[in-house]
Amino acid sequence: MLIFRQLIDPQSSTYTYLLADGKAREAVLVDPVFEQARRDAALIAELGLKLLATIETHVHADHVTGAWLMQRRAGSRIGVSAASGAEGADLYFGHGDRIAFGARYLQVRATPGHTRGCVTFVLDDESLALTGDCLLIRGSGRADFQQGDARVLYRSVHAQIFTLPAACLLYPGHDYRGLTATSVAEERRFNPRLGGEIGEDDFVGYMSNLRLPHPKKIDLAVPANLKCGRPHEDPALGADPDWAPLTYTFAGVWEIQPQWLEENPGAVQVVDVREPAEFAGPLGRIRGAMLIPLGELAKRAAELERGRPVVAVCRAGGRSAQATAILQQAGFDQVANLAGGMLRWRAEGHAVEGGSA
Ligand SMILES: N[C@@H](CCC(=O)N[C@@H](CS)C(=O)NCC(=O)O)C(=O)O
Ligand SMILES: [Fe+2]
Repeated sequence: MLIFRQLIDPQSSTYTYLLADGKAREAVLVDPVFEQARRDAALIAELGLKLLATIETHVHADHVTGAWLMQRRAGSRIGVSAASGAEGADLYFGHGDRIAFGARYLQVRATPGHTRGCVTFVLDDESLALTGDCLLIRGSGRADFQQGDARVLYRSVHAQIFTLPAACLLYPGHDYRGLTATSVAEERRFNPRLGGEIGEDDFVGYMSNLRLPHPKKIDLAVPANLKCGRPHEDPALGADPDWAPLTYTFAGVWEIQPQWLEENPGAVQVVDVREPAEFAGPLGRIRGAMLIPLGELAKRAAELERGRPVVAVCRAGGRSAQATAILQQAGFDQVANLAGGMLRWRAEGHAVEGGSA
């Protein structure tokens, strides 16, 4: 079974793709974005996958890759094409190479033109391909910087992408209109720059008159990506909170485990956001917890101490996740959700005040 996820970085309209073998649980991540490393790592952990490598379709001009950060977080190898000119990678691939994960693999096809080192990754059974910025949905990558060349781009698309099976799904590196996927048949027919009877000279004419401004971040992104996203100065691990061993979820919430809270009772203030009847009910409550029902939290947040971390708790961990968002909006920056709420707290046998045995 193949696990396949398309993830977006809304700021740069970049797509990141997670592919994994559902049986072996081994994964690769294509074109990760620096700012999304924490999100991507959370998804990989929740799906129970081991990230073997991050791999790049090219040296990006509009965002910094998350390759180096993922290597630090997940121990993944960094893969780039040998023709990319990037330094600091663990794996340099070229045309025809296979990048394996479990029993599956991606085949590398050199598709230069947008940049000299661009590649397309084709899944083993040719059911899908990740085209990077070579072929976009009803568009193409530009060819006016990073040794781009419209003629070379045209030939790459026709020789390496349009020759794939008609039903092969194509997933691009970007889409600026929110489109997500296309197919070889569709682009052969309807791509306004490259499809139908459009020839190489037609394409070159089109591309020389694109008149696009350079990407806003190009002067920062290209040098950083030529070093696989390694910053000048190593940041404190993605600036993750360090007041407790917290887990970041793909849902976007910082969680704390019941065991740690039981062992460190004085380190935090606990806010219980259930209703008063639940607080006094059979599940009991955590010793010292302050009751502020979720509906009152926004206006009563000032009752909590500013300088001390806050752990929010409810019955099952759902309402308290929303409580962490409310507290963050109220300016609290050390906030976590008690994973599983009182139900898990009780199930693990931690101490309660009140409640029934
Ligand atoms: N406005 C974007 C520029 C985006 C851009 O130039 N994207 C490149 C890919 S790195 C491209 O090939 N765009 C093709 C197009 O927009 O038609 C930014 O500032 O980042
Ligand atoms: Fe690009």
